[in-house]
Order: sequence, then structure tokens, then C-alpha cells
Amino acid sequence: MKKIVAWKSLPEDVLAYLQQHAEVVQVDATQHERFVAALRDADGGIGSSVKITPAMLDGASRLKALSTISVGFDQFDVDDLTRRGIVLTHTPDVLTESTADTVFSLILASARRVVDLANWVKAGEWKESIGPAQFGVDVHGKTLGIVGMGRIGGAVARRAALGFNMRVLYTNRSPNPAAEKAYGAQRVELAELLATADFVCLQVPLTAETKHMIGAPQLKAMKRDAILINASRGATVDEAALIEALADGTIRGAGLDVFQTEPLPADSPLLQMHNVVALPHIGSATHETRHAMAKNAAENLIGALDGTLTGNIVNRDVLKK
Ligand code: 8YV
Repeated sequence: MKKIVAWKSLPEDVLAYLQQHAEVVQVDATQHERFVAALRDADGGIGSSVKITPAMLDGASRLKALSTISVGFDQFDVDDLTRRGIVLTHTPDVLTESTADTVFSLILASARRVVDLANWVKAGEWKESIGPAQFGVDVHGKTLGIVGMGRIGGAVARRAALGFNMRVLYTNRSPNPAAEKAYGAQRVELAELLATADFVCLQVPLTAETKHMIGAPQLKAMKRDAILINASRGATVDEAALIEALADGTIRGAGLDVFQTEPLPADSPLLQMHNVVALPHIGSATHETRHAMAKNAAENLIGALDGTLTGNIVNRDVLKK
């Protein structure tokens, strides 16, 4: 019988599904040596949020497939997996809408200062009718700049255009005619997006090209009353430059669901800033969607192991080996 290593807790029904097809070994990835030993004795693996390095796979001669319970796959060395003949699968579609909801919650919360003002009320500071000191900025009718118009970017654009009558600008490696037709989205260069958008929203995967793509020059190119929204990966932003830009008023604020170091250290300056909404990487984190992701990842893994999987494969070149 095949053996599968699971390094993320799985819903009972998903675990039972896997156990119908393989022996499942559940491991604590923080026990590094045990985790590596389990990978070396497995045919497949399933989990998320843990970096899987080439060194961890040396000796894993039986390993044929890894299934990440995520759309992002920056925690893997994809070229190395392909060289080893290991199929990598991910869960792109099932989380699109929940993640777009999170992005829009960050837009609204940062624009209208929801977290800051909710804390202000809880602290007993609301003693009279509010005034300009409590005002935020409008979202409806403003310009949203989406950096990366993929699945999640498109779902965010739909919310913006159809729900909030926003003008949508975007950058993307290739045009997105569907978003242009359905939402009036306009493809522009990054410089124009940064100079024009009231909200700059990062929806790109983390790659060598996108790492720190938003740094001091890009933040300075934004409007002073603009807000940066990041629910992609923390490292797409130079966090030190962002902290400086937020502190000196280069931009109005930030709504962040991801950070260069996660969990965000308690002494991060970001946590002291009233113009920052910080969430703990909850992008896809609803009961419904996390279950759907785990189920999708389990089906991907079994399909990859039995050679029947056709979709959700990150490194399709491995199938040519
Ligand atoms: C995941 C994410 O929930 O899908 C991704 O890439 O970042 C989140 O949706 C997270 O990776 C934990 O699984």
C-alpha cells in the first residue's frame, strides 16, 4: 500500500478519504528530523505553510507527488521537484472568492479605519459625536490598481467594479480581456497604476521577479493619500521601506494580511501604527473554503499518485519525464 505524509491537520472526512487509498502518517513539521525521515519513506505528501527544501528531499527516492493545501507554491523549489520527477499540485480555484473577500475587507477596513475606531470605542474614548479626527476615506467610486490580474485579482476587480462602482486599473504579464470586458478593467504600466490608484492591491505570486517589487521608489510613486493592500505574499513588499513610508506619510495607510516574517513579531513597528490594518494571513481562512482546499488537495494527491490527475499541476513538465 502507498504511504502518504501529512504535515497539516486534515478534516476527518478528508483524512478518511486518503486512508482509503494509502497509509497516512501525520507528522509535526516542527520536528524537522522526523519530518524529513517520514518524507524519505513516503510516496506522497500533503500540507502547507512549511518550506520544503531540496535538502529535505535527498533520499526520498519513493516520493512521487506533493500536494500543497494552498494556491501559492513559493514554499517549494519547483525546478528541483521537476528534476526529481515529483509532481507538485496546488488548490487554485476553491479559494478564489474567500480570498477576494479578505482583500476587500482590507480595503474597506483600512479606508474607513474600522479596526482603529473599533478599538477606540472599546477603549471608552467615544464620548461625543465624532468629527474629522474619526473620518476615513471613501471606497466607492475610487480607483483600484490591481497588481496581478489572475483568478483572485479578477474576483477583486468584480467586487470593485460591480459592487463599489470603482475604476479598475491592472498590471499583468498578459492582458485579461475577460476582466476588461466585464469590469472595464484597464491594463496599464506599473508606474501609471502607482501614480493613479487610490488603492494599490498586490495579487501576484512570490517569485524572484516579484520579490520586493514594491519598495521605496514604488511607495514614493504612489499618491500620498493612497493605501497599499497586500494579501499575496509578504516578501512582494520591502517591509522596511513600507514601515518608513507609513511613518513619514508617504502613503496614507496599509491593509496587510501577509508579512515577510509570519507570525508577525509582536515588536513589529507595523503593530504600533494607527494607519495599518494587520491580519494573520486569513486570506482563505473560512471553515467552508479550508475544507474545500483540503479535499481538493487530497484528490489532487491521489490523482497524481495514480497517474490520473490532469489539472492543478504546478510543474506540468514533470509529466514529460
Ligand atoms: C493558505 C495561501 O491558506 O493559498 C495560499 O497560497 O496563502 C492561503 O490561502 C495558506 O497558505 C495556508 O494553507
